[in-house]
Amino acid sequence: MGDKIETLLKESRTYHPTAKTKAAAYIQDYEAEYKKSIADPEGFWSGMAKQLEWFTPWHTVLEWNYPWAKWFVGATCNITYNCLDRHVRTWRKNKVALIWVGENDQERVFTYGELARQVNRCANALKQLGLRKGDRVTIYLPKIPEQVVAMLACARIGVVHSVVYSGFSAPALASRVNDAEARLVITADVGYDRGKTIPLKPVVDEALSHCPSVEHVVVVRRQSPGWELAAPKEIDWTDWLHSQPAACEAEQLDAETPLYILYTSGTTGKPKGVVHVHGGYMVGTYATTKYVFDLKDDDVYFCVADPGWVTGHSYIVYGPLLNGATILTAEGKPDYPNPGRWWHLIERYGVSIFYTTPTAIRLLMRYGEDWPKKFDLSTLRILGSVGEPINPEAWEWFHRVTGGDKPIMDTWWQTETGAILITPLPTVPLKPGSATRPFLGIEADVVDREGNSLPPNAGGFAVIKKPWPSMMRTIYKDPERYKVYWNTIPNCYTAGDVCHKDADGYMWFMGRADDVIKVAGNRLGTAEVESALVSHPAVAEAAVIGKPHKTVGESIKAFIILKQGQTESPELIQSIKDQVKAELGKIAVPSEIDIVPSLPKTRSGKIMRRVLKAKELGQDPGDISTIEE
Ligand code: 6R9
Repeated sequence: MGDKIETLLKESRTYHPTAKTKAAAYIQDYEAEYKKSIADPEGFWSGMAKQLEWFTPWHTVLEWNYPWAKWFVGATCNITYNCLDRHVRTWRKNKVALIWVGENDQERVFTYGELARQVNRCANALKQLGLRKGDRVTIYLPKIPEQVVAMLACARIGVVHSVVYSGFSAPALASRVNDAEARLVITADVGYDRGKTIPLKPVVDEALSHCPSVEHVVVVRRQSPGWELAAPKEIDWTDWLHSQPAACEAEQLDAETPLYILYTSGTTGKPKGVVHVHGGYMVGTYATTKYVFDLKDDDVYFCVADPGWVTGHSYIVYGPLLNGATILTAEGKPDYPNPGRWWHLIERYGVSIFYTTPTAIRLLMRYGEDWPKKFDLSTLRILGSVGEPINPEAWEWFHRVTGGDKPIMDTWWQTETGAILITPLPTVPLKPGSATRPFLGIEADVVDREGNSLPPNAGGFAVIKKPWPSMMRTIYKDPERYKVYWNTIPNCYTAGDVCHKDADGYMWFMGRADDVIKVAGNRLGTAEVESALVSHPAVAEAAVIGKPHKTVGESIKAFIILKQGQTESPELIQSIKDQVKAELGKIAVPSEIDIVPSLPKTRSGKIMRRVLKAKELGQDPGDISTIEE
């Protein structure tokens, strides 16, 4: 982190919006609009909500019973009504909603009309299996259109979806299915990754031997001949939808009805089931997608995320569909089959908005500028970055290779926040490496542990001062864990990020203040990885840190104490890595494992990861007076 902080602190360039960007933008004067919005946030948000359709209106915009929020109280709505019906009624019925490109270049295109029919068939099929409002369905699919269809179909009838990233292994899947007590799992036979076939159904089989709540498994079969399925519990997706009618009314739901649970990593080993609801989440994702990306009807919007993570939920599925956008989504990696993959897709589909991650940019940087130069990128007009701090070098590179005049929206937010909170709008002057200013209606600050606002350039904790519509409503089955976000620093929501504000009020995010790490933008908890490590029979104790990495932002380094009688060997290290892969998934495997005789601990026995990290980076470990060993 040392280098990164230094380059961030030294960064001082400012990029002003071009006349073209200004001419197109919805929001011309951010400062004025922002002031207005925070003078009356409820007025701002209800104004946004009125751009959408509700079955019955709210009587109260916000009911704030610290730290519990209810937005649009008394209203009924359905997010899918606004994603689909609102468009299908108009000329957008035949507008392209979704273009999907498979790893092998297979293309599937859905108009709003066709997407609505698929969603309705799936919703009817869910009903036929007896699923009702409030039931939970786990979606464990690769990045294919069925993932989007299944999410919307659940939402259509008030069923709560829980999407689990398809890179998670069987035990990780099982714990998420069990926490949600899902009645149904929707999966696929296989996924594809860099030309390799990744079996998914066997992972589900293994997980489900520990999941008593699951009654049925629906399988999207991509391989031919199709894999054998064990009827009646296992059902083929195509057969399941085949005989269903293409019409299904959207259930009229109270605005506070849960829409989904998404599990994310925290500071303990157990993932947290973040709960979002129909009404507020709809308003937050709609407003941010519209203004941050300045989305217009003729845009082609390409977001590289996977719906297994929150960015895919909010900015592939819900936000863009609420805006009636044409969405491009592509299976596979940015450098497969070659590093021109994404640039090629931008040229082929005339992409105008491109939302990606710092890790992907740094990866593409390594292949050089000749790759983007080979393609016509002139359709691009707005760029986006998310998931981790973007270092100014990567920012400048991204800006240069895309023509040097497209604004980059460095969007800061979290699974818990539901929607983007700190971000430029296209007309805001940009400083590479800074997520700039709060979104309209959002009051943010940098404070010390007591909640005192800090002067410019002093590092502290990023906080949000007031509730916002797309905030999580609770942690599933664990309200105490929800309260922690609002009780850590008095009177505000603590994000867990370290940050400073400069003299212009621009926010510079530096990484997490807790034991959460971002590896290639994927969120992991050090405690989760540690518990996977100690599940190996040779490991007595483990400590994990995130270590700055040139490409993926942070890499995982583990320190372990072996059990007595065990000796270090390359085979043992490999088998420990395999164990983490089996417990959690490939993304959680440490890139380095050091065998150590002891670990620094407090007198109460807590491992002091910050001491390990400081030592690893050759920095001052700070106060170590509480250290025991
Ligand atoms: C959307 C998402 C949340 C954590 C967050 C922060 C980091 C996300 C960032 C960023 C700096 C940005 N983060 N965007 N840090 N600049 N533009 O990534 O959600 O997976 O829950 O992670 O990601 O540390 O606290 P999630």
